Amino acid sequence: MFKNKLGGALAALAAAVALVYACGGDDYFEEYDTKIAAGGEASGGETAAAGPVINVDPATAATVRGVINFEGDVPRIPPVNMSAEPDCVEMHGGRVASDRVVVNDGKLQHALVWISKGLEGKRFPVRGDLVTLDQKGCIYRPHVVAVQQGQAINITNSDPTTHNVHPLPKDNREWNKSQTSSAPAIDYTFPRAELKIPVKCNIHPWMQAYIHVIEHPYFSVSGEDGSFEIANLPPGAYTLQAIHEQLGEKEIEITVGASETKEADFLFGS
Ligand SMILES: [Cu+2]
Repeated sequence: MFKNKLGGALAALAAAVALVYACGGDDYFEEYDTKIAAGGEASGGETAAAGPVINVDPATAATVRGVINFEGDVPRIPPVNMSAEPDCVEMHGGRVASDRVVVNDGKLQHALVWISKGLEGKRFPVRGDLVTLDQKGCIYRPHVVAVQQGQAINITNSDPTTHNVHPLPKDNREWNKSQTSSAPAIDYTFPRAELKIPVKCNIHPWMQAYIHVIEHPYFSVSGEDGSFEIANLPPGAYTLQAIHEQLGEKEIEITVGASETKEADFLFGS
């Protein structure tokens, strides 16, 4: 009886400690993220595939590249209104165009292109390129970034003002962090694959970016000229998907042979 009571008291104490710990900030969340990455708390999001890491033979690797075209009327989006924050207005010479739909000479920027089907269950090395999301002129730059699951995003503040970085994922953990102009970069790795994670700033409501976290390394974001390129791809049959958060999704079926380079252009429009 005494033992049972003691056991119950210990369990209650452990629960209380766990609760305090759960509310306790970064350490808890880091542990939680690590658990998710290992597949321990998966519930809906994509976790890293199991099995051996596939190192693609450069001698047979294929490439898919192309351009995102846009035809029709470009949606009219009002310029960014920064009047609530004179410090931000001062950083610009005048009107600040919205970056939600950017079309240059009929080419669409900021579209994610990725292999959406054909690589299921396959595991690849994590990309080593530096992916930076900067805050400059009270705008997120670039407007869209993509990283591989397990690859860090380097979030920097180039402004003389403070920002509050606030991603709003559905399958990963939501967090927000203030970053002063002199603060070091925030390196953050989303443990689960998830498309279209909006990022806002709690101080400047007009600031918006999107982060795509992809379970494999085969993705690209279209540049100012609408171009994209996905290299080092194992030969095979794939679905190539383009996603723009305002304009929707398009798909192209492709088959690439050993060492082949294939062109695949997308067309968006109104
Ligand atoms: Cu801000």
